[in-house]
Formats: sequence, structure tokens, C-alpha cells
Amino acid sequence: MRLEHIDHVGIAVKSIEESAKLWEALGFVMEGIEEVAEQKVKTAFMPIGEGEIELLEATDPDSPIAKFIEKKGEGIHHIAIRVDNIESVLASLKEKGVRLLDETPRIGAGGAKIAFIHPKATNGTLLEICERNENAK
Ligand code: CMX
Repeated sequence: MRLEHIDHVGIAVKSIEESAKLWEALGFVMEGIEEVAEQKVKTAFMPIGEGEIELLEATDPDSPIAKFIEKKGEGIHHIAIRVDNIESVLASLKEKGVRLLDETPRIGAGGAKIAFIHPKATNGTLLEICERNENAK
């Protein structure tokens, strides 16, 4: 079981198209927009080094992103940590009594296996752990 690196930082935005203007002005390049129906979000990934910035836009008023923006406004929504074996990380966290939102991985953007840890267990920062098929991004 190995922690690899920060996979991405997810930012909740009202409009990917509008927010992209700033990131593109900085020199970021968007990889395209993907809808993740199960999470009720549209996502846009922009690589930097070993990691990425992920812009997240709600596709439904019931989306976690819509609720987040309503409560806290736009801003950093989660930090995702790349691991080599998500099942063993989840088993270890469960054994240690950490409050998980997902006890088994689900499939997120780009086909990654993902799971979230409750923000109440992480000093208020929603943490995602993720495993991707390709080891190099
Ligand atoms: N970061 C930090 N704190 C957060 C948070 C976030 N992203 N989202 C919610 N919270 C806080 C709330 O402010 C609230 O705190 P208080 O009780 O102090 O007010 C607490 O967590 C519980 O929030 P809630 O409003 O009762 O619960 P929600 O119905 O909004 O659910 C959460 C919150 C985290 C359980 C839910 O959003 C979730 O399951 N998230 C995981 C899935 C997800 O976020 N998917 C979108 C991204 C998908 C992708 O990257 O592909």
C-alpha cells in the first residue's frame, strides 16, 4: 500500500466555461469536459506536473457541488490523493475507525477508482483517495 502524490485538487465552480478563462490565462490546458452522471457533476481536468486541477460544476440542484456552493460559495472542494491500491487503503482506514463516505470504491472521472473520507474526520477538508489504471498519468 503506497501513497503516490496529490492526484488533483477539486474546485467547485458555478460555470466551468467561465472559470476556465482564468486558468487558461495562466497557461493551463483543459483536457475536455466529462460528465459523471452518478456524481451529478461535469468535470474538467487541467494537468500540472504530476497532478491536476479539477473544475467541478453541478448538473443538478441536488449535486454535492450545488450544495457546497450554496453553503460555502465557490472554492476548493476536495483534495485527492493517488494511491496504488485503494482497497487496502480503505481497509486500513476502516480498521482505524476513520469515518468513510465510501467503504468500497466507486468509479469517478476518467474511470478512476475513487472513495471519499468524511470532512468531519479530516479537519474540515474533504479527502478523496483514488487509484488509476495507468501509473503514469
Ligand atoms: N469540504 C469540507 N466540508 C464539507 C464539504 C466539503 N467539500 N461538503 C460538506 N462539508 C461539510 C458541511 O459544511 C457540513 O459541515 P457543518 O455540519 O459544520 O455545517 C458537513 O460537511 C456535513 O455536510 P452536510 O451539508 O450535512 O452534508 P451534505 O449533504 O452536503 O454532504 C458530503 C456532504 C461531504 C457528505 C457529500 O458532499 C459527499 O458525500 N461528498 C462526496 C462525493 C462528492 O463530493 N462528489 C463530487 C465530486 C465528484 C468527483 O470529483 O468526481
